[in-house]
Amino acid sequence: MTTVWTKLLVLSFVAAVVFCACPNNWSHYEDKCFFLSRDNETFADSLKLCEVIGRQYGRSASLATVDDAKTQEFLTDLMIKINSDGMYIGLNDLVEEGTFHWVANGRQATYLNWGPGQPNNRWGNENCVAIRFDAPNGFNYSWTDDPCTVPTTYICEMVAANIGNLLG
Ligand SMILES: [Ca+2]
Repeated sequence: MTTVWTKLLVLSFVAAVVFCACPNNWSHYEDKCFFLSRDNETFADSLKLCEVIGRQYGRSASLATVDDAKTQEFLTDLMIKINSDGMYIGLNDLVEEGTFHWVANGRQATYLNWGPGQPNNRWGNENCVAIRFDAPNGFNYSWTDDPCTVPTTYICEMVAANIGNLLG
């Protein structure tokens, strides 16, 4: 009997873990959890805050990597739900003009979703990338390089919890 109850306990624990791969207010997609901020921050502060928030869950969080159309679509849907017209993602060309890297993994971007005329490095001062909705100017949740110092809402990502993580 005891064994049965132990098994049941373990099973319900596992079930709870499976259904709580992401904390409240985070959205689960594939192997990641995404969080759309309510506050506006510079790019640097956005990245810092993602890291700080991630530590609250004992995980490593960063600004979001958007490296395929499906992820872009998922984030677009989230932005539509909260009526957002702009969010920093983890892409920048701070080190070498025109070469864009993701902050979370250091990789150069391969999937790109630039809006019209972007990236244009306007005034020679735009090195941080945001997803933008601005229909009159042709931005349909497409990307723009912006000045890194302009406070904007932002999207964090962190790895979703799984059973392997917890048992391993
Ligand atoms: Ca731009």
